[in-house]
Amino acid sequence: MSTPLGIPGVRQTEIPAREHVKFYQVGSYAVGNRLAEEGLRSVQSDPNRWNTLTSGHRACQGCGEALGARYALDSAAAASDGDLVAVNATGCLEVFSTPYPESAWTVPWLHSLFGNAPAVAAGAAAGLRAKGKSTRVIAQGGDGGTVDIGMGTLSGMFERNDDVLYICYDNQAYMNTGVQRSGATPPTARTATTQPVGPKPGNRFGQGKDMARIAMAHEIPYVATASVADLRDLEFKVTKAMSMHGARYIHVLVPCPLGWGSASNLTVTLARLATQTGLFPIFEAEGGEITSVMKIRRPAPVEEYLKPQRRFAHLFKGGGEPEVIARLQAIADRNIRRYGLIDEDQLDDDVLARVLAAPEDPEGRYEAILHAASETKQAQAQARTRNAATENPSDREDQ
Ligand SMILES: Cc1ncc(C[n+]2csc(CCOP(=O)(O)OP(=O)(O)O)c2C)c(N)n1
Ligand code: SF4
Repeated sequence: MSTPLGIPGVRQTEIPAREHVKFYQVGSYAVGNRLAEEGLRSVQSDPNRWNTLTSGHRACQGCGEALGARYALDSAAAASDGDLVAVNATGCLEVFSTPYPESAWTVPWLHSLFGNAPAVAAGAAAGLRAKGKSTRVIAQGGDGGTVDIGMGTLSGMFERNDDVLYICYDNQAYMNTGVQRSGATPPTARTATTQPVGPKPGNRFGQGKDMARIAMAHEIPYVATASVADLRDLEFKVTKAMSMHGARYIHVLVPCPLGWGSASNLTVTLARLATQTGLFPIFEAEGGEITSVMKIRRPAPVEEYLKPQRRFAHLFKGGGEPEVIARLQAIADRNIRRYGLIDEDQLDDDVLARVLAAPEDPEGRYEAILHAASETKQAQAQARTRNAATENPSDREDQ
């Protein structure tokens, strides 16, 4: 369907299923903010906007990944005037958007394997460049595809500084295959593979990967985190990333009602609480240095974020697990301190004291390493004693 608006300067394209959108909501920073100055208006407020991910896909109600992907790719399409190709790792986004032989995408789109989207995208970018084309390349995937199985190819893409914008939609587990734990699953969360049983229920403390910081360590041109709670911020960051070349990485928090056990109308609220607690810091970094952080406007205790999610229900059963919750709060407090998420003079004295006192190792990583090391040392000492006893039978205790 074409949209011959006949307005000078307004793009006309032949994108299928592209609709002229009628907005009813004006005057707020919601989608249809046509009262703001033109330069400040959201990508979505353009009545002739790019509907890169159209209706008809099969995401669950309230799916954060569908929302994030749509805003991200619409912004990327707007920034490149639609001259882009998206490579998609296997995962929910790929499955719900492309049930063969249909596709909900209106931009050129390739499905890669679960673990090689960065390599496929790097190859596409190199091929396009060799052909003298200026088509931009995006790669995208879930947290499993990104921080676990695809991490090697992603690190290679970063190291070579390939001209690709990689977007990770982090719903904190392998949702597509039935909610298994990933390297981005938070401590204590229940998944199909981290059941809330035993003395330490749910996912363990001290494991997992902070992919945005790993990306920063590669000193690539641009790294940012974002969430579906602030879609204007997401649009801004994708647009900015598209204005740059080289390897770029955006990590977007996208709540998943099915995997998180949350109401579908709480997706944006939970994404906001993840940020307002400090559990999911939002920042930008260029060349490995932090260049901006989104300050917390209303600090919230972690319980407020955890309680509406069934994956954390075991933390509140019976008398609750105050020590475990305090440990999660310490992770949030460390982020607040590490990224300067709240100005000190804005913090109540008791909260400031708590933030400043947050341990450097709230997840117990180093503690666990030391414990493992001492166990190894013990085992080695025992083995040495056994070997010595075998070599000198006269030393054996039973003689
Ligand atoms: C090599 C390989 N192993 C396992 C799978 C099965 N598989 C497909 S998608 C997926 C999980 C995807 O999780 P994630 O990347 O977090 O995306 P989400 O579905 O959560 O959006 C798995 C395990 C596969 N396709 N290929
Ligand atoms: S399982 Fe989660 S990520 Fe997948 S479509 Fe449903 S809400 Fe979206």
